[in-house]
Amino acid sequence: MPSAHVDTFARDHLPPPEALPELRFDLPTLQFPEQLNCATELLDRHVAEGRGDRLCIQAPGLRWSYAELQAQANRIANVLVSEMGLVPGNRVLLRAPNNPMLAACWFAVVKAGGIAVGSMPLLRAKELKQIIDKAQISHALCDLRLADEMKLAAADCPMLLQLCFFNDAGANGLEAAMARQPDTFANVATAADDTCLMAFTSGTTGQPKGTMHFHRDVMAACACWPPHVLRPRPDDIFIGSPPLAFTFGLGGLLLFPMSIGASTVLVEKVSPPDLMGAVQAFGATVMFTAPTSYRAIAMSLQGQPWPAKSLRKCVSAGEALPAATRKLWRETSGLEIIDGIGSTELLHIFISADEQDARPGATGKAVPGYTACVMDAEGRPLPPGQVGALAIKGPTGCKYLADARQVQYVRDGWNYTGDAYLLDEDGYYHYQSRTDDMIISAGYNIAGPEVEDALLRHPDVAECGVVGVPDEERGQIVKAFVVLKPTAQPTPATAAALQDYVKQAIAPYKYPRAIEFRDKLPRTETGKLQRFRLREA
Ligand code: 3UK
Repeated sequence: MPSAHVDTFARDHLPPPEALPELRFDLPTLQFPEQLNCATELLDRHVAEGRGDRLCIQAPGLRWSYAELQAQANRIANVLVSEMGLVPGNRVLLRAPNNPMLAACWFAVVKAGGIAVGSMPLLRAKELKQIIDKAQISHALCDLRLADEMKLAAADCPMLLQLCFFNDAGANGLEAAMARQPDTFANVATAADDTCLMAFTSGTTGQPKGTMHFHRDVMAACACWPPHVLRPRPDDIFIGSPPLAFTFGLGGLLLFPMSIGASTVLVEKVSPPDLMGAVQAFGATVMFTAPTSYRAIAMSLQGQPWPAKSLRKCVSAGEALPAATRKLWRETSGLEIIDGIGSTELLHIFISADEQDARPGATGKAVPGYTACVMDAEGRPLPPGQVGALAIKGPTGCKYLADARQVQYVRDGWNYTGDAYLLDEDGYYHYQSRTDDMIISAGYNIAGPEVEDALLRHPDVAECGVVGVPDEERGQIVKAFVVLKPTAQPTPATAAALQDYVKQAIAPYKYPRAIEFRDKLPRTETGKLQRFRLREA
């Protein structure tokens, strides 16, 4: 099957064959045809098979059926091709908070054989320019409310020739162009291994890395974790906080519900109270958010009756779920969280456990379709009980866009996620820390997240982050940055009480020798604690 891409940039900038991960398609549902357009599978198929009237997307004041989303996406695809000169393989920047038009634009790009490049709403012109330059982006579809930074970036990016704004009532907006176009569109017959999306990593330092994913990768992600671990139903109503530019959000809030004909609620405001308000307003049943969001919601509901009776499944990813947060959420909601580790490079979740199999402190087992292994420094599998580097193989894998760092993520065909893990005798994988975040103090290896979990159990602690800071005598010492609950005082006595508390909870040598109180902790837009910023402090 030949590529449908006229613009061959993506294929030309794949890693060399020897640097690609080994792929495994070890399930009957992972056998894909050579010609595959994931928009056809996730959207048009439902309409063709008579499910066009099913509810697909909701937002405040809006309900779209599958047929309505298809019509919107088709009109946008026609605008892209007929008025904006898109040819298959072109990269299209997408920019908006999570809303229905953003979803319609994503499908329009993919239908037209283009490559959707998401961007986090908070990015500034400088960061947008990095992405536009790196991915050689020719077209952009942007929410009018994010126009300022978009225009600044565009002025500095000569290759970005076509820019159109949506959620725009003006005569030059995307909606006006859509009204001129038919609501039918013949999807481009892409190859299964044509790239359909590029996701830039929420990396903490340096140049952002672009990951490339094929139409087949999207369908493979839909065939692994959702049916085997999440097990949603077609009548489920999905909701959550991660941006669609983050593959955690793209999968959980768009691809996965649509892969089974379920519906999704896209909300622009996703602070913990806003999210809970939307869960209640829409009767949502499946929620995706980050560990800190679960903790913040639970803390805000202390002593109140549980207000979100519709909710039946809660998914946590993005960073480690502390056992203390799992417990607090169970006590608040009666629900066991489904934890899962995924990555932008592997597209979605590859180790996880459902509600029944959840084990506090463990992420879970390898998701069917994926193989996991804990490796020593030489890339040899370690026996259970020893801490090493997590390596993954499966139907998806890391394909950085023109990036020398490919050889760091992929070695001997394995995807190395950069996480230190331990496998127990029962096949559960226990997260320790990022491999380069392991604290080494007086010869002991100490994982920050374990100390954080101990601190989070103390009734005065709202949030915390634990890192290693340089120390002359011990090499590094454990330092905790603590956000106290409003009822507690940031005094030396409180610090001493927290230190004693940790010494009682875990091996005493792990206790934080330094404690600093903060009003808040530095986090990325995807909810991750920025440890490097704590270390620099
Ligand atoms: C960390 C976790 C412990 C881990 C992501 C689900 O987070 C996602 O992608 P990113 O590329 O970051 C990947 C890294 O984040 N991590 C994520 N989930 C967990 N650590 N427990 C977890 N449950 O260091 C991993 O290597 O931003 C998550 C789905 C899609 C994603 N892109």
